[in-house]
Amino acid sequence: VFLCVDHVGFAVPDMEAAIKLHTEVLGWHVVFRGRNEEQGVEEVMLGTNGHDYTDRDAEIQLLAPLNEDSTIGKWLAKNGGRGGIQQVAYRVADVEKAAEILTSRGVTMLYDAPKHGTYGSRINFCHPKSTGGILLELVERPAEPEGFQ
Ligand code: V0V
Repeated sequence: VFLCVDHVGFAVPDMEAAIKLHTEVLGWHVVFRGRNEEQGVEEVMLGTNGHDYTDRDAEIQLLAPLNEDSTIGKWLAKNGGRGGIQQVAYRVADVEKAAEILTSRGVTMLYDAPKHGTYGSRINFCHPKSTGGILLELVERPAEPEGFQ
């Protein structure tokens, strides 16, 4: 069902501080920055030096809430305002097919149909209650990415 790890998502209370940490201290490079109003997030994708969209490397995703009622806003509040790992995303070739297979195996998908994700990807999520307490995202990347830097 899965091709590889697409990204690991960190919830962050302060996006500028998180970018500074991950670039200046840890050495990642910003490869995407945008807002997803539907998901209530400001997001940044991080890659290694020389990382390009077509390679097979996983990325790190920084997620800051657009408001307190958003998914990330609620997650941070529950975590005492501290950041942490909020999700792991698996890359798939066909998100609908992957969701269908997982559903047939007893996994609960959050959405009936895929939603819009980073780079114009098509995404869905497995409810953490059906995947051992881990929020798993499924990502079908587009051939032509929107916003890759
Ligand atoms: C909540 N729970 C989690 C969790 N969030 N468990 C593991 N990982 C997480 N991130 C647990 C929580 O501890 C509770 O367990 C239970 O789920 C219900 O928690 P809640 O606070 O009432 O939360 P809900 O039900 O309001 O929301 C939980 C779900 C929500 C999973 C439904 O986080 C969601 O819709 N996530 C998918 C969308 C998303 O994460 N968007 C932001 C990233 P107990 O206490 O009942 O045992 S956007 C993105 O990734 C993009 C754009 C992209 O990659 O392209």
